[in-house]
Amino acid sequence: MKQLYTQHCAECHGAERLGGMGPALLPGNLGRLKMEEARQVIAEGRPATQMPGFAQQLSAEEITLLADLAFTAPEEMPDWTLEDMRASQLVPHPAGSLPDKPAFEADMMNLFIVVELGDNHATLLDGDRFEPIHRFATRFALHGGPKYSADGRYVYFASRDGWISKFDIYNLKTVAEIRAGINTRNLAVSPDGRYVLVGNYLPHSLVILDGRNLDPLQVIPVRDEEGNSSRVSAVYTAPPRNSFIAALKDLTEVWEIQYPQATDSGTPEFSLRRIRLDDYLDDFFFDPEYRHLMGAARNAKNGQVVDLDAGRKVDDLDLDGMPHLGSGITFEYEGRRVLATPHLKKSEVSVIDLTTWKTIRRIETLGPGFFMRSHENSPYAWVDVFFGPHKDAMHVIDKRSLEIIKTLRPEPGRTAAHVEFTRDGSHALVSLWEMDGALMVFDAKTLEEVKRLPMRKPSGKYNVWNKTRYSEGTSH
Ligand code: DHE
Repeated sequence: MKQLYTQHCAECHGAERLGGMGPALLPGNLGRLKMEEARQVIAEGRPATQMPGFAQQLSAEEITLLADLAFTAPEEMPDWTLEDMRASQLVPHPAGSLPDKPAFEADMMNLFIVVELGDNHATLLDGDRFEPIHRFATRFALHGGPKYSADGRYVYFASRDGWISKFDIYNLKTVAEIRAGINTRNLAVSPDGRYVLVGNYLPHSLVILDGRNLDPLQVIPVRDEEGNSSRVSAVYTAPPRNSFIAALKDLTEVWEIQYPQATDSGTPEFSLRRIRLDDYLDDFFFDPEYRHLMGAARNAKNGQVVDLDAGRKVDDLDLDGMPHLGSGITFEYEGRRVLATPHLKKSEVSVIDLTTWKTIRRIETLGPGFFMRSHENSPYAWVDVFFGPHKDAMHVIDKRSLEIIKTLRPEPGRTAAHVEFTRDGSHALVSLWEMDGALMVFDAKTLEEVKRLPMRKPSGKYNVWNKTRYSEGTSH
Protein backbone atom coordinates (compact mmCIF):
# COMPACT_ATOMS: atom_id res chain seq x y z
CA MET A 1 0.00 0.00 0.00
CA LYS A 2 2.85 2.34 0.93
CA GLN A 3 4.36 1.75 -2.48
CA LEU A 4 1.07 2.47 -4.24
CA TYR A 5 0.74 5.67 -2.28
CA THR A 6 4.31 6.75 -3.02
CA GLN A 7 3.88 6.05 -6.69
CA HIS A 8 0.53 7.74 -7.28
CA CYS A 9 -0.26 10.15 -4.46
CA ALA A 10 2.86 11.34 -2.63
CA GLU A 11 3.86 13.96 -5.17
CA CYS A 12 0.76 16.08 -4.47
CA HIS A 13 -0.32 14.91 -1.00
CA GLY A 14 3.17 14.69 0.58
CA ALA A 15 5.36 11.70 1.42
CA GLU A 16 3.85 11.44 4.91
CA ARG A 17 0.27 12.28 3.81
CA LEU A 18 0.59 15.70 5.44
CA GLY A 19 -0.50 17.52 2.29
CA GLY A 20 1.25 19.56 -0.37
CA MET A 21 -0.45 20.87 -3.47
CA GLY A 22 -3.32 18.52 -2.51
CA PRO A 23 -4.87 18.24 0.94
CA ALA A 24 -3.49 16.08 3.75
CA LEU A 25 -4.85 12.53 3.56
CA LEU A 26 -5.41 11.90 7.24
CA PRO A 27 -8.55 11.04 9.22
CA GLY A 28 -10.29 14.26 10.17
CA ASN A 29 -8.74 16.37 7.44
CA LEU A 30 -11.28 15.40 4.86
CA GLY A 31 -14.35 16.92 6.45
CA ARG A 32 -17.45 14.82 6.00
CA LEU A 33 -15.98 12.79 3.17
CA LYS A 34 -17.24 9.20 3.38
CA MET A 35 -15.32 6.07 2.37
CA GLU A 36 -17.45 5.60 -0.75
CA GLU A 37 -16.91 9.21 -1.82
CA ALA A 38 -13.16 8.84 -1.24
CA ARG A 39 -13.11 5.84 -3.58
CA GLN A 40 -15.05 7.79 -6.16
CA VAL A 41 -12.65 10.77 -5.96
CA ILE A 42 -9.65 8.46 -6.45
CA ALA A 43 -11.33 6.75 -9.40
CA GLU A 44 -12.86 9.76 -11.12
CA GLY A 45 -10.91 12.76 -9.82
CA ARG A 46 -12.35 15.89 -8.26
CA PRO A 47 -13.91 18.44 -10.61
CA ALA A 48 -12.42 21.95 -10.62
CA THR A 49 -9.22 20.79 -8.89
CA GLN A 50 -5.92 19.25 -9.99
CA MET A 51 -6.98 15.83 -8.67
CA PRO A 52 -7.07 13.43 -11.66
CA GLY A 53 -9.01 10.15 -11.81
CA PHE A 54 -7.07 6.88 -11.48
CA ALA A 55 -9.70 4.42 -12.71
CA GLN A 56 -7.60 3.60 -15.79
CA GLN A 57 -4.41 2.92 -13.82
CA LEU A 58 -5.63 1.27 -10.62
CA SER A 59 -7.83 -1.72 -9.90
CA ALA A 60 -10.91 -1.37 -7.69
CA GLU A 61 -8.97 -3.19 -4.96
CA GLU A 62 -6.06 -0.79 -5.16
CA ILE A 63 -8.42 2.17 -5.04
CA THR A 64 -10.01 0.75 -1.88
CA LEU A 65 -6.57 0.26 -0.31
CA LEU A 66 -5.66 3.90 -0.96
CA ALA A 67 -9.00 5.15 0.31
CA ASP A 68 -8.48 3.06 3.47
CA LEU A 69 -5.13 4.69 4.00
CA ALA A 70 -6.67 8.17 4.08
CA PHE A 71 -8.83 7.03 7.01
CA THR A 72 -5.90 5.48 8.92
CA ALA A 73 -4.06 7.53 11.54
CA PRO A 74 -0.28 7.89 11.07
CA GLU A 75 1.85 5.65 13.30
CA GLU A 76 3.74 8.56 14.78
CA MET A 77 2.29 11.91 15.68
CA PRO A 78 3.69 14.30 13.06
CA ASP A 79 5.15 17.58 14.25
CA TRP A 80 4.65 21.02 12.74
CA THR A 81 7.20 23.49 13.98
CA LEU A 82 7.57 27.25 13.74
CA GLU A 83 10.07 26.59 10.93
CA ASP A 84 7.52 24.51 9.01
CA MET A 85 5.02 27.32 9.40
CA ARG A 86 7.47 29.98 8.27
CA ALA A 87 8.37 27.94 5.22
CA SER A 88 4.68 27.76 4.25
CA GLN A 89 3.89 31.44 4.76
CA LEU A 90 2.76 33.50 1.76
CA VAL A 91 2.36 37.26 2.01
CA PRO A 92 1.41 38.56 -1.44
CA HIS A 93 0.22 41.90 -0.01
CA PRO A 94 2.01 42.86 3.21
CA ALA A 95 0.06 44.90 5.77
CA GLY A 96 -0.06 48.57 4.75
CA SER A 97 0.57 47.95 1.05
CA LEU A 98 -3.03 48.16 -0.22
CA PRO A 99 -5.44 51.15 -0.23
CA ASP A 100 -7.44 51.74 2.95
CA LYS A 101 -10.63 52.45 1.00
CA PRO A 102 -13.09 49.89 -0.36
CA ALA A 103 -12.75 49.24 -4.09
CA PHE A 104 -16.56 48.99 -4.45
CA GLU A 105 -19.70 50.60 -3.10
CA ALA A 106 -21.95 48.86 -0.62
CA ASP A 107 -22.90 49.02 3.04
CA MET A 108 -19.61 47.54 4.27
CA MET A 109 -21.32 46.46 7.49
CA ASN A 110 -24.05 44.52 5.73
CA LEU A 111 -21.82 42.28 3.67
CA PHE A 112 -21.85 38.51 3.94
CA ILE A 113 -19.15 35.97 3.31
CA VAL A 114 -20.75 32.75 2.08
CA VAL A 115 -18.53 29.66 2.15
CA GLU A 116 -19.13 27.34 -0.78
CA LEU A 117 -17.75 23.97 0.30
CA GLY A 118 -18.68 22.33 -3.01
CA ASP A 119 -15.78 23.77 -4.97
CA ASN A 120 -13.77 25.46 -2.18
CA HIS A 121 -14.77 29.04 -2.90
CA ALA A 122 -16.26 31.91 -0.94
CA THR A 123 -18.64 34.58 -2.19
CA LEU A 124 -18.73 38.12 -0.88
CA LEU A 125 -22.38 39.15 -1.00
CA ASP A 126 -24.05 42.56 -0.82
CA GLY A 127 -26.55 42.17 2.02
CA ASP A 128 -28.85 44.98 0.77
CA ARG A 129 -29.23 43.85 -2.82
CA PHE A 130 -28.42 40.17 -2.36
CA GLU A 131 -26.00 40.33 -5.26
CA PRO A 132 -22.55 38.69 -5.28
CA ILE A 133 -19.71 41.24 -5.29
CA HIS A 134 -16.82 38.83 -5.70
CA ARG A 135 -16.15 35.08 -5.70
CA PHE A 136 -12.73 33.75 -4.77
CA ALA A 137 -10.91 30.45 -4.21
CA THR A 138 -10.34 29.25 -0.65
CA ARG A 139 -8.22 26.46 0.76
CA PHE A 140 -9.67 22.93 0.76
CA ALA A 141 -12.33 22.10 3.37
CA LEU A 142 -12.80 25.27 5.39
CA HIS A 143 -14.35 24.60 8.77
CA GLY A 144 -15.63 26.79 11.60
CA GLY A 145 -16.79 30.33 11.17
CA PRO A 146 -14.49 32.75 9.35
CA LYS A 147 -13.68 35.60 11.75
CA TYR A 148 -13.71 39.33 10.94
CA SER A 149 -11.41 42.06 12.21
CA ALA A 150 -13.37 44.54 14.36
CA ASP A 151 -13.66 47.11 11.52
CA GLY A 152 -14.94 44.44 9.14
CA ARG A 153 -12.13 44.97 6.63
CA TYR A 154 -10.41 41.62 6.98
CA VAL A 155 -11.73 38.12 7.26
CA TYR A 156 -9.69 35.13 8.47
CA PHE A 157 -10.41 31.58 7.36
CA ALA A 158 -9.18 28.23 8.72
CA SER A 159 -9.14 25.00 6.73
CA ARG A 160 -9.16 21.52 8.23
CA ASP A 161 -5.69 21.17 6.69
CA GLY A 162 -4.29 23.92 8.88
CA TRP A 163 -4.22 26.74 6.35
CA ILE A 164 -5.03 30.15 7.76
CA SER A 165 -5.88 32.79 5.15
CA LYS A 166 -6.41 36.50 5.62
CA PHE A 167 -8.61 38.19 3.00
CA ASP A 168 -8.84 41.97 2.52
CA ILE A 169 -12.50 42.73 1.74
CA TYR A 170 -11.74 46.37 0.77
CA ASN A 171 -9.33 45.24 -1.94
CA LEU A 172 -10.83 41.80 -2.68
CA LYS A 173 -7.50 40.05 -2.24
CA THR A 174 -6.03 37.28 -0.12
CA VAL A 175 -3.21 39.17 1.59
CA ALA A 176 -1.49 36.49 3.70
CA GLU A 177 -1.59 32.74 4.29
CA ILE A 178 0.21 30.29 6.52
CA ARG A 179 -0.16 26.63 7.38
CA ALA A 180 -0.39 26.63 11.17
CA GLY A 181 -1.11 22.95 11.73
CA ILE A 182 -1.67 19.62 10.05
CA ASN A 183 -5.23 19.15 11.22
CA THR A 184 -6.78 22.33 12.53
CA ARG A 185 -10.07 22.93 14.33
CA ASN A 186 -10.64 26.65 14.03
CA LEU A 187 -9.21 30.10 14.75
CA ALA A 188 -10.02 33.10 16.91
CA VAL A 189 -9.02 36.74 16.39
CA SER A 190 -8.45 39.25 19.18
CA PRO A 191 -10.82 42.24 18.92
CA ASP A 192 -7.95 44.61 18.08
CA GLY A 193 -6.83 42.27 15.29
CA ARG A 194 -3.32 41.94 16.71
CA TYR A 195 -3.43 38.21 17.37
CA VAL A 196 -4.87 35.13 15.79
CA LEU A 197 -5.05 31.92 17.82
CA VAL A 198 -5.25 28.58 16.02
CA GLY A 199 -6.32 25.34 17.71
CA ASN A 200 -5.01 22.06 16.29
CA TYR A 201 -5.87 18.37 16.49
CA LEU A 202 -2.54 17.57 14.87
CA PRO A 203 -0.09 18.23 16.33
CA HIS A 204 -1.51 18.81 19.81
CA SER A 205 -0.87 22.54 19.84
CA LEU A 206 -2.11 26.09 19.95
CA VAL A 207 -0.44 28.56 17.62
CA ILE A 208 -0.38 32.33 18.05
CA LEU A 209 -0.01 34.37 14.86
CA ASP A 210 0.52 38.08 14.38
CA GLY A 211 -2.75 39.38 12.90
CA ARG A 212 -1.03 41.60 10.32
CA ASN A 213 0.89 39.21 8.06
CA LEU A 214 0.17 36.00 10.00
CA ASP A 215 3.78 35.71 11.20
CA PRO A 216 3.91 32.80 13.66
CA LEU A 217 4.73 34.13 17.13
CA GLN A 218 4.48 31.14 19.42
CA VAL A 219 3.57 27.46 19.53
CA ILE A 220 2.03 26.31 22.79
CA PRO A 221 2.19 22.50 23.13
CA VAL A 222 -1.03 21.29 24.74
CA ARG A 223 -0.04 19.14 27.72
CA ASP A 224 -1.07 18.80 31.32
CA GLU A 225 1.49 18.95 34.11
CA GLU A 226 2.07 15.19 33.88
CA GLY A 227 2.95 15.54 30.22
CA ASN A 228 -0.28 14.03 28.77
CA SER A 229 -1.11 15.81 25.56
CA SER A 230 -4.47 16.75 24.08
CA ARG A 231 -6.18 17.76 20.89
CA VAL A 232 -7.75 21.22 20.92
CA SER A 233 -11.51 21.10 20.32
CA ALA A 234 -11.91 24.80 19.57
CA VAL A 235 -10.61 28.26 20.41
CA TYR A 236 -12.61 31.43 21.01
CA THR A 237 -11.95 35.06 21.74
CA ALA A 238 -13.37 36.48 24.98
CA PRO A 239 -13.22 40.24 24.30
CA PRO A 240 -14.07 41.61 27.77
CA ARG A 241 -11.40 39.37 29.29
CA ASN A 242 -8.61 40.26 26.79
CA SER A 243 -8.10 36.59 26.36
CA PHE A 244 -8.65 33.52 24.25
CA ILE A 245 -10.28 30.40 25.66
CA ALA A 246 -9.35 26.94 24.43
CA ALA A 247 -11.48 23.81 24.85
CA LEU A 248 -9.42 20.62 25.09
CA LYS A 249 -10.65 17.28 23.88
CA ASP A 250 -8.48 14.90 25.89
CA LEU A 251 -7.70 16.74 29.15
CA THR A 252 -10.04 17.77 31.94
CA GLU A 253 -8.86 21.37 31.69
CA VAL A 254 -9.97 24.59 30.02
CA TRP A 255 -7.24 27.04 29.08
CA GLU A 256 -7.34 30.82 29.11
CA ILE A 257 -4.58 32.57 27.17
CA GLN A 258 -4.24 36.20 28.11
CA TYR A 259 -2.71 38.51 25.56
CA PRO A 260 -0.76 41.68 26.35
CA GLN A 261 -2.50 45.07 26.26
CA ALA A 262 -2.24 47.34 23.21
CA THR A 263 0.14 49.69 25.01
CA ASP A 264 2.67 46.95 25.67
CA SER A 265 5.79 46.95 23.52
CA GLY A 266 8.55 44.46 22.78
CA THR A 267 8.01 40.72 22.35
CA PRO A 268 4.46 39.94 23.43
CA GLU A 269 4.08 37.64 26.41
CA PHE A 270 1.07 35.39 26.56
CA SER A 271 0.14 33.97 29.91
CA LEU A 272 -1.54 30.60 30.23
CA ARG A 273 -4.11 29.88 32.90
CA ARG A 274 -5.27 26.30 33.44
CA ILE A 275 -8.71 25.75 34.86
CA ARG A 276 -8.87 22.20 36.15
CA LEU A 277 -12.15 20.32 36.00
CA ASP A 278 -13.46 16.91 37.07
CA ASP A 279 -14.76 16.06 33.62
CA TYR A 280 -13.94 16.90 30.01
CA LEU A 281 -15.44 20.08 28.57
CA ASP A 282 -15.30 19.60 24.86
CA ASP A 283 -17.94 21.95 23.49
CA PHE A 284 -19.03 25.10 25.22
CA PHE A 285 -20.84 28.40 24.95
CA PHE A 286 -20.13 31.66 26.74
CA ASP A 287 -22.77 33.61 28.58
CA PRO A 288 -23.14 37.17 27.19
CA GLU A 289 -20.76 38.58 29.84
CA TYR A 290 -18.07 36.00 29.08
CA ARG A 291 -18.00 35.08 32.73
CA HIS A 292 -19.36 31.54 32.43
CA LEU A 293 -18.81 28.65 30.09
CA MET A 294 -21.54 26.12 29.60
CA GLY A 295 -20.48 22.94 27.97
CA ALA A 296 -20.93 19.26 27.36
CA ALA A 297 -18.26 16.68 26.89
CA ARG A 298 -18.84 14.48 23.90
CA ASN A 299 -19.37 11.34 25.96
CA ALA A 300 -20.72 12.78 29.16
CA LYS A 301 -24.29 12.60 30.32
CA ASN A 302 -24.36 16.01 31.88
CA GLY A 303 -22.91 19.33 30.96
CA GLN A 304 -21.15 21.65 33.36
CA VAL A 305 -21.02 25.37 34.06
CA VAL A 306 -17.59 26.86 34.66
CA ASP A 307 -17.06 30.23 36.31
CA LEU A 308 -14.06 31.73 34.52
CA ASP A 309 -13.40 34.29 37.25
CA ALA A 310 -13.45 31.73 40.05
CA GLY A 311 -11.67 29.19 37.87
CA ARG A 312 -13.92 26.25 38.74
CA LYS A 313 -17.09 24.37 37.95
CA VAL A 314 -20.10 25.92 39.65
CA ASP A 315 -23.04 23.83 38.44
CA ASP A 316 -24.23 20.88 36.38
CA LEU A 317 -26.14 21.29 33.19
CA ASP A 318 -28.81 19.17 31.60
CA LEU A 319 -27.11 19.06 28.19
CA ASP A 320 -26.65 15.56 26.93
CA GLY A 321 -27.38 15.59 23.21
CA MET A 322 -24.04 16.86 21.87
CA PRO A 323 -24.48 20.43 20.71
CA HIS A 324 -22.49 21.65 17.71
CA LEU A 325 -20.51 24.67 18.77
CA GLY A 326 -21.40 27.80 16.90
CA SER A 327 -25.06 26.92 17.01
CA GLY A 328 -26.19 28.31 20.33
CA ILE A 329 -28.03 31.61 20.57
CA THR A 330 -29.29 33.65 23.50
CA PHE A 331 -32.42 35.78 23.89
CA GLU A 332 -34.87 37.13 26.47
CA TYR A 333 -37.72 34.84 27.38
CA GLU A 334 -40.27 35.94 30.00
CA GLY A 335 -37.84 38.44 31.45
CA ARG A 336 -34.86 36.13 31.72
CA ARG A 337 -31.96 35.37 29.44
CA VAL A 338 -31.94 31.93 27.94
CA LEU A 339 -29.66 29.92 25.70
CA ALA A 340 -31.09 27.72 22.96
CA THR A 341 -29.17 25.02 21.11
CA PRO A 342 -29.91 22.15 18.76
CA HIS A 343 -28.13 18.79 19.13
CA LEU A 344 -26.25 16.55 16.75
CA LYS A 345 -27.63 13.41 18.32
CA LYS A 346 -31.09 14.35 19.49
CA SER A 347 -34.20 15.61 17.82
CA GLU A 348 -34.67 18.61 20.04
CA VAL A 349 -33.69 22.16 20.84
CA SER A 350 -32.81 22.71 24.50
CA VAL A 351 -33.64 26.02 26.11
CA ILE A 352 -31.60 26.75 29.25
CA ASP A 353 -32.13 29.53 31.77
CA LEU A 354 -28.84 31.39 32.12
CA THR A 355 -29.50 32.31 35.75
CA THR A 356 -30.56 29.00 37.21
CA TRP A 357 -28.78 26.82 34.60
CA LYS A 358 -31.93 24.70 34.36
CA THR A 359 -33.33 23.38 31.09
CA ILE A 360 -36.69 25.10 30.91
CA ARG A 361 -37.91 23.62 27.62
CA ARG A 362 -37.12 20.84 25.20
CA ILE A 363 -38.60 21.65 21.80
CA GLU A 364 -39.08 18.51 19.78
CA THR A 365 -37.79 18.74 16.21
CA LEU A 366 -38.00 16.48 13.15
CA GLY A 367 -34.38 15.38 13.58
CA PRO A 368 -30.99 16.39 14.97
CA GLY A 369 -29.84 19.84 13.87
CA PHE A 370 -26.56 21.60 13.27
CA PHE A 371 -27.29 25.32 13.26
CA MET A 372 -29.65 27.74 14.98
CA ARG A 373 -29.96 31.47 14.42
CA SER A 374 -32.00 34.53 15.30
CA HIS A 375 -31.63 38.31 15.46
CA GLU A 376 -32.46 41.00 18.02
CA ASN A 377 -35.10 42.41 15.63
CA SER A 378 -36.83 39.12 14.92
CA PRO A 379 -39.30 37.26 17.12
CA TYR A 380 -38.25 34.01 15.48
CA ALA A 381 -35.35 31.59 15.80
CA TRP A 382 -34.58 29.28 12.88
CA VAL A 383 -33.13 25.81 13.28
CA ASP A 384 -32.22 23.23 10.66
CA VAL A 385 -32.82 19.47 10.66
CA PHE A 386 -29.53 18.41 9.20
CA PHE A 387 -29.80 14.66 9.57
CA GLY A 388 -32.31 12.04 8.53
CA PRO A 389 -35.36 11.98 6.32
CA HIS A 390 -36.32 15.56 7.22
CA LYS A 391 -33.04 17.19 6.22
CA ASP A 392 -35.04 19.42 3.88
CA ALA A 393 -36.91 21.00 6.80
CA MET A 394 -36.20 24.26 8.56
CA HIS A 395 -38.14 24.96 11.74
CA VAL A 396 -39.13 28.48 12.71
CA ILE A 397 -39.57 28.84 16.48
CA ASP A 398 -41.38 31.76 18.11
CA LYS A 399 -39.05 33.02 20.83
CA ARG A 400 -42.06 34.29 22.82
CA SER A 401 -43.86 30.94 23.09
CA LEU A 402 -40.95 28.54 22.42
CA GLU A 403 -43.22 26.76 19.93
CA ILE A 404 -42.45 25.80 16.35
CA ILE A 405 -44.80 28.03 14.37
CA LYS A 406 -43.80 26.94 10.88
CA THR A 407 -41.68 24.29 9.16
CA LEU A 408 -40.31 25.41 5.82
CA ARG A 409 -39.33 22.93 3.11
CA PRO A 410 -37.76 25.09 0.43
CA GLU A 411 -36.72 22.11 -1.77
CA PRO A 412 -38.33 18.82 -0.80
CA GLY A 413 -35.75 16.05 -0.35
CA ARG A 414 -32.73 18.38 -0.37
CA THR A 415 -30.80 19.67 2.64
CA ALA A 416 -31.74 23.13 3.91
CA ALA A 417 -29.27 24.33 6.54
CA HIS A 418 -27.48 27.16 8.31
CA VAL A 419 -29.22 30.50 8.63
CA GLU A 420 -27.82 33.99 9.04
CA PHE A 421 -29.76 37.25 9.24
CA THR A 422 -29.05 40.56 7.54
CA ARG A 423 -27.74 43.42 9.65
CA ASP A 424 -31.26 44.75 10.38
CA GLY A 425 -32.80 41.31 10.83
CA SER A 426 -35.24 41.83 7.94
CA HIS A 427 -34.07 38.81 5.94
CA ALA A 428 -32.81 35.34 6.73
CA LEU A 429 -30.36 33.63 4.36
CA VAL A 430 -30.47 29.84 4.18
CA SER A 431 -28.24 27.33 2.36
CA LEU A 432 -29.57 24.75 -0.02
CA TRP A 433 -26.64 22.55 1.05
CA GLU A 434 -26.15 20.61 -2.18
CA MET A 435 -23.54 20.55 -4.95
CA ASP A 436 -25.98 22.29 -7.30
CA GLY A 437 -27.33 24.23 -4.36
CA ALA A 438 -28.31 27.81 -3.74
CA LEU A 439 -28.40 30.62 -1.29
CA MET A 440 -32.05 31.25 -0.48
CA VAL A 441 -33.18 34.61 0.86
CA PHE A 442 -36.31 34.69 3.03
CA ASP A 443 -38.31 37.66 4.26
CA ALA A 444 -37.85 37.20 8.01
CA LYS A 445 -41.41 38.42 8.78
CA THR A 446 -43.55 36.77 6.12
CA LEU A 447 -41.22 33.70 5.97
CA GLU A 448 -41.59 33.76 2.17
CA GLU A 449 -38.61 33.13 -0.11
CA VAL A 450 -37.75 36.29 -2.05
CA LYS A 451 -34.58 35.38 -3.94
CA ARG A 452 -32.39 32.42 -4.84
CA LEU A 453 -28.76 32.54 -5.99
CA PRO A 454 -27.18 29.35 -7.38
CA MET A 455 -24.13 28.22 -5.36
CA ARG A 456 -21.92 25.14 -5.00
CA LYS A 457 -22.83 23.46 -1.71
CA PRO A 458 -23.02 26.70 0.30
CA SER A 459 -22.35 26.01 4.00
CA GLY A 460 -21.97 28.86 6.50
CA LYS A 461 -22.68 32.52 5.82
CA TYR A 462 -21.47 35.36 8.01
CA ASN A 463 -22.81 38.90 8.25
CA VAL A 464 -20.16 41.52 9.06
CA TRP A 465 -22.35 43.59 11.37
CA ASN A 466 -23.85 40.72 13.31
CA LYS A 467 -20.48 39.08 13.81
CA THR A 468 -18.45 42.14 14.72
CA ARG A 469 -21.21 43.41 17.07
CA TYR A 470 -21.56 39.99 18.70
CA SER A 471 -25.27 39.84 17.93
CA GLU A 472 -27.09 37.59 20.40
CA GLY A 473 -28.67 35.65 17.54
CA THR A 474 -25.52 34.40 15.88
CA SER A 475 -22.25 32.59 16.50
CA HIS A 476 -19.20 34.59 17.55
FE1 DHE B 1 -18.50 22.15 12.64
C1 DHE B 1 -18.39 25.46 13.49
C2 DHE B 1 -17.00 21.34 15.61
C3 DHE B 1 -18.73 18.83 11.87
C4 DHE B 1 -19.79 22.94 9.58
N1 DHE B 1 -17.86 23.20 14.24
C5 DHE B 1 -17.86 24.57 14.37
C6 DHE B 1 -17.21 24.92 15.60
C7 DHE B 1 -16.78 23.75 16.19
C8 DHE B 1 -17.21 22.68 15.35
C9 DHE B 1 -16.02 23.60 17.47
C10 DHE B 1 -17.06 26.34 16.12
C11 DHE B 1 -15.77 26.90 15.64
C12 DHE B 1 -15.85 28.27 15.02
O1 DHE B 1 -16.88 28.63 14.45
O2 DHE B 1 -14.85 28.97 15.06
N2 DHE B 1 -17.99 20.38 13.59
C13 DHE B 1 -17.42 20.29 14.81
C14 DHE B 1 -17.27 18.90 15.19
O3 DHE B 1 -16.72 18.50 16.24
C15 DHE B 1 -17.91 18.07 14.16
C16 DHE B 1 -19.19 17.43 14.71
C17 DHE B 1 -17.04 16.91 13.68
C18 DHE B 1 -15.88 17.35 12.85
O4 DHE B 1 -15.63 16.68 11.85
O5 DHE B 1 -15.21 18.33 13.12
C19 DHE B 1 -18.25 19.14 13.10
N3 DHE B 1 -19.16 21.08 11.03
C20 DHE B 1 -19.16 19.75 10.92
C21 DHE B 1 -19.68 19.32 9.64
O6 DHE B 1 -19.78 18.13 9.24
C22 DHE B 1 -20.14 20.53 8.91
C23 DHE B 1 -21.66 20.51 8.79
C24 DHE B 1 -19.57 20.61 7.50
C25 DHE B 1 -18.10 20.91 7.47
O7 DHE B 1 -17.78 22.04 7.15
O8 DHE B 1 -17.31 20.02 7.74
C26 DHE B 1 -19.68 21.62 9.87
N4 DHE B 1 -19.01 23.89 11.71
C27 DHE B 1 -19.52 23.99 10.45
C28 DHE B 1 -19.75 25.38 10.14
C29 DHE B 1 -19.37 26.11 11.28
C30 DHE B 1 -18.88 25.15 12.24
C31 DHE B 1 -20.36 25.92 8.84
C32 DHE B 1 -19.47 27.61 11.50
C33 DHE B 1 -20.82 27.90 12.05
C34 DHE B 1 -21.11 29.35 12.24
O9 DHE B 1 -22.15 29.76 11.74
O10 DHE B 1 -20.35 30.06 12.88
